[in-house]
Order: sequence, then structure tokens, then C-alpha cells
Amino acid sequence: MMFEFEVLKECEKTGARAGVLHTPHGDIKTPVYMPVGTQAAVKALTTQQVEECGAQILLANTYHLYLRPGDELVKEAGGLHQFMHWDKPILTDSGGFQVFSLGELRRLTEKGAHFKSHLDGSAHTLTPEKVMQIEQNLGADIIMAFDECTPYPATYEYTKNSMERTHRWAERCQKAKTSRNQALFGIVQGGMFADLRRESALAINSMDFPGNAIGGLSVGEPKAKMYELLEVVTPLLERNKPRYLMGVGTPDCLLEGIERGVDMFDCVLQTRIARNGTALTSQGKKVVRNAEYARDFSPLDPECDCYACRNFTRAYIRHLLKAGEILGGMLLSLHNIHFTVKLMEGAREAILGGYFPEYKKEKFQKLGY
Ligand code: PRF
Ligand code: ZN
Repeated sequence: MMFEFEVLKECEKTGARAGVLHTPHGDIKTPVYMPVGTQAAVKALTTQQVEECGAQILLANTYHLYLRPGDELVKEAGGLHQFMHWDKPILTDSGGFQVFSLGELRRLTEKGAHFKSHLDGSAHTLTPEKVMQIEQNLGADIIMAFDECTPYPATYEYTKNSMERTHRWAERCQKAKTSRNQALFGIVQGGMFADLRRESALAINSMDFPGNAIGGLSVGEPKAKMYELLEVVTPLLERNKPRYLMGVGTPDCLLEGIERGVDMFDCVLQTRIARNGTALTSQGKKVVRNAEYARDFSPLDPECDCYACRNFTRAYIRHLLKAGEILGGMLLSLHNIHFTVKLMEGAREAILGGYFPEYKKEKFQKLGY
């Protein structure tokens, strides 16, 4: 089995698990945080730097790469791995989130999503079949089904109809996929309604995808609501398959997700806040751009051993940010990814060592949650 997932150990007190997912581009140790490279680049970083941060897998976006430079061009380049020079695993999201963020520019039918490009206003239609063709051209190891990320808030009726269409689209994706070296993951929706979440988890799980994702969360609802719905969904998803919580990745949400049985996460937060001057540290978030760090000659995070922390001070990085030097955003991006990867590696070790609840408690105290 090319995409076999092995659960190595489960926490005795929580749903947390440590595992390994085998892919054609190597193994992924879970739980895992996937940095986001929307346009085939993790913003501000080379793939060499991303690798040095310890990242095991990157996420790229179907929607963006289809519009520019075009999936045919990426295929001609030898696929996404070769195009961006990253030979570890890649996951492509289906556009089911990006398209729906377009608001006025889109319309949904049973057939698919009709929308105008955010780049030049040109008209396009993405259908489950078209998305499979695009994701096959891009050539990622893991590809996502085309779904609708139900907007928040939404009525019960809208959510139910949207969820049912997402299920029909998932089946169409499964039928349309012809590649054998890619794993197609289904996506659970169901908005903020526990009964719909249950129905969606059962439906997607029964379609027997090699992995199951949970979409439509972290869309503006309170965190407690997300945790409550996760508790409904994860126990219904096959134990021996990876579970992926889409678009979630603050340090607290990562640990809460792991505790509820999630194996994979992605989030743009790490690189986004880096570019506007914020560091994730073992003592919580630090806005390094602030004046209080002007004469702070200590590293971003004294407990971190990333390239930025080994070689530069808060004062220097603050100076770079204030002076508009792109190196500032680069060093912070590198640190934030490294920090998050280490948090996940620590969680994995804790699960394997049988002390995950204590690990989570200690991290929450230090991070100030
Ligand atoms: N669907 C897809 N991608 C996503 C989401 C979703 O619901 C989310 C929601 N947090 C992030 N990315 N396809
Ligand atoms: Zn660091």
C-alpha cells in the first residue's frame, strides 16, 4: 500500500495518536504541521530553508496554481515537486475554500463553482472532475476533494444542502480520479450543527478515502464550538486512516486538535504574522516590531535553536522590520515554522512516551493560554 497509515501509539487518557503516513515522496510522522505554499512557494522562504525548519510536507493551492501559471504548465515543468524544487510530500487543497472566499465573484450550482478570477476577472468553472484533472496535473502526493466550505454563520437548511452537495461532489471526485500515485482525501462538512457533522462524518467515512479531512471549521466560530464539533466527528472517522483538520494551526488549536485525534494540520498564520512582525515563542506571541524590543539583544525565543534564534537578536530583527528589509520577514517566517514543527515533534514524543496530557498542560501554561 503506497499510502499506508500506521498508528504507532494512542494516548490512554485522550484521543491523541502518533503515527506514520507513507507516501511516494517519503514518510510523514504524525501529528504533523504542514506549512502553506499557496502559490508553490512558502512566502519569503526557499525550500531549503523550509526543509531546515523540519517541515515534512507542504500544502499548495489548486485554485491559485490553476489560474497562474496554469496546471498544464506545472505538468510540463515535471510536476509541482520538480517545479518548486521540493522532493518531500506535497498536498494540494482543492479550491473548495479559496473559491468560496471570493464572495460576489462566485456562483454555485450542482455542476460546480462558477467564478471570476481575482487576477483578471476572467470567467471560470471548477467542477469536481475539473479539479481532479488539475490536481493530477499538479502531481501532489495527497489531493483534496472539491467541497464547499460552508460560510459562517449559515442556516440549518443552507448547511444541510451544502453538505449533501459536498458529499455528491466527493463521489464525483472519486469517480473522476485516474492517477494511482496520489491519495484522494474526502472532506467532512456540516457547519455548526452536531447532527449534520455526525451525518457528514459517517457519509465521508463510508466512501473509504485513504484519509479524511475536516473542513468548515475555524471559520469564525468560538474555539469551544470547534472543539465540541471535533469531538463529534473524529471518533466516527476510521481509526487507521489519517485525519486532517483544514486551516487550523495556532499553538493552542494544534494541541487541542491532537488531543481529539487529529493527525494533520495546515495554517498560514505562521508565515502571515511573521511578515507583519510577530513571533510565536515558548512564552507566547511577541510583537517584535514593538518599541519594547528596540534594545533587546536576546534571541526571538531563548528556547529555540532555529537559524534566526542562533544568530540574531530581537533588536536586529525589529530594525530589519522597521527599515523594510525583507530579511526581517524571512527570519521570522523561518522561526515561526521551526517553532511550530518543534511543538508538534514534542507532542509526538509525548504521545509515544505516554505523557501527552502533561505535555499539553505545560505548554498551555508557558504559552499563556
Ligand atoms: N475546505 C477546503 N479547504 C479548506 C477548508 C475547507 O473547509 C478550510 C476551513 N477551515 C480551510 N481550508 N477544501
Ligand atoms: Zn527560532
